[in-house]
Amino acid sequence: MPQPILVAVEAGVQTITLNRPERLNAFNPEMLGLLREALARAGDDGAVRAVLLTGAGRGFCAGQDLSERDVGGDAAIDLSVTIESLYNPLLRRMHALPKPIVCAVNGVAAGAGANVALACDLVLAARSASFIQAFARIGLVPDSGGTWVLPRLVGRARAAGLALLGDKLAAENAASWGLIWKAVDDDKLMDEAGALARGLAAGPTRAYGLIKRALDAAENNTLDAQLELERDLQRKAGLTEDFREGVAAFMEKRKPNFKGR
Ligand code: LHQ
Repeated sequence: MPQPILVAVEAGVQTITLNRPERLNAFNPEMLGLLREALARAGDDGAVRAVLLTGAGRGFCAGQDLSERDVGGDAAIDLSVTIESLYNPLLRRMHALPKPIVCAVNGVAAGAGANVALACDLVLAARSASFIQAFARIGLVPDSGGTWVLPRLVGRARAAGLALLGDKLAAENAASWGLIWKAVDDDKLMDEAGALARGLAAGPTRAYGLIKRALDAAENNTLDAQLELERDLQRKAGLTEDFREGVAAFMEKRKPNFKGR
């Protein structure tokens, strides 16, 4: 049986490839569990300083595998069990990971697949890729953080359009709307995403983790609370070796050699 996700570590980057191409990498429970475990290892392993998430084949991820027993079928099913046990822990782990996650969206990202992509810190998409909030098409509500992230990224009006209509949003539009970092030519996607991830893996990892925390907290904080948080996080950043190296390198007019400490 082929592995539903592939994991490789090189040059400080843990690359995770969703690998069920015959189903456009739709998620099943095993795959979600393995993805969560891979992210846990990325968090624990000091040699990993950035994660790159992508999909095998022509799609990125078509969301939940709708042919799975615990989702499809005739009987009424309590989907909250799947959400609580599989998706929410994954999304929480992605946000809590104190290392940057780059997403290379190589093709269609639908349903939970779209929202897992949007939970990454820097999202690049191939020009031929698209994002679909497919949920309402099958009578569901966007999950995997979709209703949280969409209005924050693109505003209520566009979030409502995406969620209610479930239309395909092309990568270029996603970029111009501010939903993702950028759209790139299909044949450049993996080179660009790889270079970005390797660059981050050579960066001040601790500061990156603190930046993620600050941006997440900003979603709900008052200005006062955020100023206090910035003070506390800057204290932590200022105590890192990488900060001392960054300043030394600036003064000596050379490239910094960050160690992630
Ligand atoms: C699929 C899927 C798929 C199985 C393509 N499942 N096979 C959370 C928790 C609990 C419950 C439910 O949901 C959730 C969260 C969610 O993610 S809900 C949203 C689930 N996803 C969708 O509704 C998207 C369904 N897929 C599509 O709309 C299309 O496949 C898209 C627009 C993604 C791509 O369209 P095409 O490029 O035309 O490809 P295709 O439809 O021909 O798909 C290729 C194959 O992949 C095909 O199999 P086949 O054997 O006919 O070649 C599809 O059946 C299969 N596939 N998505 N989610």
